[in-house]
Amino acid sequence: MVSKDYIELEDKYGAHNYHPLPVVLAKGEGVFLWDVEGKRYYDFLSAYSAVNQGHCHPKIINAMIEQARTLTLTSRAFYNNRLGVYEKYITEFFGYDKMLPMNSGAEADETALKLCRRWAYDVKGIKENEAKIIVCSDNFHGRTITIVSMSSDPDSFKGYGPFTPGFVQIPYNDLSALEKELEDPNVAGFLVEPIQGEAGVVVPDEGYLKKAYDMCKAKNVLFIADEVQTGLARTGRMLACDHENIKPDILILGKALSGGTMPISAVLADDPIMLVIKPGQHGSTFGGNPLACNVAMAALEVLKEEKLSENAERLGKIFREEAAKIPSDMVELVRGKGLLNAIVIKPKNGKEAWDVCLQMKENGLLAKPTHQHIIRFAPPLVINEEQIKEAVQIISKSIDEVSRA
Ligand code: IF1
Repeated sequence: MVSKDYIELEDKYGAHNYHPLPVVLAKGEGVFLWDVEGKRYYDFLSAYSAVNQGHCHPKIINAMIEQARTLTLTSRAFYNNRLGVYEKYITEFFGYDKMLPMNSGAEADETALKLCRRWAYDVKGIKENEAKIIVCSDNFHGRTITIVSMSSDPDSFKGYGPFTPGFVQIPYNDLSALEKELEDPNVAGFLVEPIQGEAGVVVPDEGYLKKAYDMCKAKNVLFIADEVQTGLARTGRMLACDHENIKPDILILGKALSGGTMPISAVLADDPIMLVIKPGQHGSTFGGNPLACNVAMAALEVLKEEKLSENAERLGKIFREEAAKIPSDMVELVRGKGLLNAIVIKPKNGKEAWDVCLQMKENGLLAKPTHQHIIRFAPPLVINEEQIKEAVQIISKSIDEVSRA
């Protein structure tokens, strides 16, 4: 079978909830992917930052194989010999009292929302069912009905009503809007992405997160950081919040917590927040399974052992410097932090970001637009300087070819 055959299979038998780039991948290793015809590509999406450690990292795969042969799932009806070890490891890794294990990023966001509301009623003393959580417009926190109830993107929420109440939307990077909403005594939390990924790698002003954090603390409101995409070394620090030295009251992790091997997510918080959920009040069949515990510990170890946040910081700067030199009137701007970057494409002769992505595919690099005119560039953090420079050459060549077409 060739690529066309696999695409036809998905079209005929699969839901049409995505519009993928026309490439069929069969193998991944480090920063590279190979399609079914054997063509090699630089992966500049990293499965939306789930493959920070590189595809099929040997240490993570071995941890997976070893545990897969031993015990994969007990459910939380019983204890197992991996979960407590993992909980100790990850809470010491990030400096929290406790961790609640889930599977997808959306489940972790939902868990954070439940923790925040429960804390509002049991600790802050807000009247039951009156808690409000502030979110930012252009956010992305997942695809469940409650999460899309917070969304400002019709593609995310249209046609899925009725929606979950209790969310207040303010503009991102707008402290006065936050200050105004924090006047409401029923506000329990502020849920924010340190950098808005899906919105197009929108980096807030220096100091925004710190000031927002301080404003929340002054009003006894929980600062909840969704680091599903920005966390785990992606932006040049272990957490994007580390750039401003703030410790979120609730930390949400996912994606690269497994190195891209399986769905693993986590919510971290200190006891006064985490212990509001009592036995039987929240859970998940696979949450905290022994296989995920072993994989997550290996995935976190790799981040530290290979100094991936330092690598992301150094190579991200090189990427932005080199990309800013691309001599094309189709490059509007380059922005990002660490190895979470984006190039805003100015359409030309009817050609736009999608056409650039198709051309980059022809030239051996895979990336995808987040919105019509913005291409996100997020390679695995194990990339090296030579590869980053080669990649920018491919991007530049592709933009030039599209602009001449
Ligand atoms: C899709 C976007 C990225 C996330 C943040 C929670 C989640 C995500 C900050 C939910 C997931 C993924 C979902 C995937 C595409 C991708 C994405 F384009 F959708 F928005 F990365 F920007 N918080 N993001 O980025 O985690 O439940 O998916 O494990 O749904 O198309 P999940």
